Amino acid sequence: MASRFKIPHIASSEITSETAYFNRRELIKVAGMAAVPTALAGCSSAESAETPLDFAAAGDAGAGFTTSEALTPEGDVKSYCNFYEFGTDKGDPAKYASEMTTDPWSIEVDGMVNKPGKLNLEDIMGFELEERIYRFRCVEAWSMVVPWIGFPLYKLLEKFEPTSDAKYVEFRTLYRRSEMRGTRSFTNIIDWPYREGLRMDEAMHPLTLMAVGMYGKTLPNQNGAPIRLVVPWKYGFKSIKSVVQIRLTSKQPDTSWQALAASEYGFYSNVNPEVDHPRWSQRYERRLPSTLLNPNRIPTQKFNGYEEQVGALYAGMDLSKYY
Ligand SMILES: Nc1nc2c(c(=O)[nH]1)N[C@H]1C(S)=C(S)[C@@H](COP(=O)(O)O)O[C@H]1N2
Ligand SMILES: [Mo]
Repeated sequence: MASRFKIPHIASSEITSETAYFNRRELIKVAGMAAVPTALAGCSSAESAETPLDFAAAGDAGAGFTTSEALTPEGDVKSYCNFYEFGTDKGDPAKYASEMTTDPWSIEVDGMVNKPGKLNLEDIMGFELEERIYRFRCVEAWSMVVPWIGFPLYKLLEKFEPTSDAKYVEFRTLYRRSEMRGTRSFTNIIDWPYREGLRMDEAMHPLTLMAVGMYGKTLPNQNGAPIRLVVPWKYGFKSIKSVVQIRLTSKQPDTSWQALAASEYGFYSNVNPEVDHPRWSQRYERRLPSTLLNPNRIPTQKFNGYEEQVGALYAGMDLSKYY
C-alpha cells in the first residue's frame, strides 16, 4: 500500500497553488479590475494558436448527453489547468504548454486488435465532430461545464477491430522531456509517460469522448492538444491529455495516479459524493469561476450527474471498494 507520507508535497502544493489562484483573483477584484479577463490573471505568455472547427450539435447520444447548465467562461478553463508535464501549479500549463509541438502528431493503436496501426493528425481531424457540453469534476473538488468538440472513442476503436480478448484500454500521453519542463523538474512526481485506463465497456460507452476542441476551436495545448480523452462521469485525472498511444489489453492497466498512491486514486474513479477521498470530502464541489468571497459551492452528484446513462455499467459492484 502506498504510504500517505510519501506524497505530502502533492497535497500541500496543490492547496497552496489553489489558494494562491483564488487570492490572485480576489486581489484583482479588490483592485477594482474585475473586468480583466481571468486568463490574464492565470497566465499571459502562451500564444493562442486555436483555429475554428466545423462540428454538429450532439449526435447519436441525444439530449441527455449535453447539459444546459451555464458554461464555465473559456478563460477559466484555459488558465486553471492540471497538466503535470508542465508543472504542478494550476497556472503552469497555460504558461508552458505552448512549448509542446502538436503537429505532426500520431496515435499508435495496438495490442488486442485485428488491425493495429496509426492515426495521423489528418485522420484524427477527419472524424465527424460534434459538440458535447459536459460537466467536468476534478478529484480536488472543483468543477466546470465545458463545450467539448470531438467524437466518441468507440468510433476510433472500431476502426482497429478489438478482439474478444480486449477487456481494457490503456492510454499514454506524449513524453518529450525537451518540451515538457514539468517532467524535468525536481518536483516531478509522476512516473512518465502519464498513463490512464478504462474498462472496455466504459471505453465503448457513447458518452466517452475523444476531444479535439472546445468553445468552437481546436484545443489549447494546456487543455490537451491535439487530442485528449473526456470521461465526464469520472474524476478529471482519468481524462488523459495529448494522447499518443492506445493499447487494448486483457489485464487491467496500471495508471500513473494508482502508481503514485493506490489508496487515494483508484482505477474506476467514478465521481461519487458518498465515497470520500482519504484526505478530503467529495460531497461538494466549487464550480468555476469560484472565488473566496463567492465559492459557488454546489453538491456533487453521483457519477457526476450521468447515473442514468452509466449506472448500469457498475451494477452489483461495491463502489467503496472499487473506487
Ligand atoms: N497527460 C496528462 N493528462 C491529464 C493530467 C495531467 O497532469 N497530464 N491531469 C488530469 C487532471 S487531474 C485533470 S482535473 C484534467 C484537467 O483538464 P483541464 O486542465 O483541461 O481542465 O486533466 C487530466 N489529464
Ligand atoms: Mo484533477
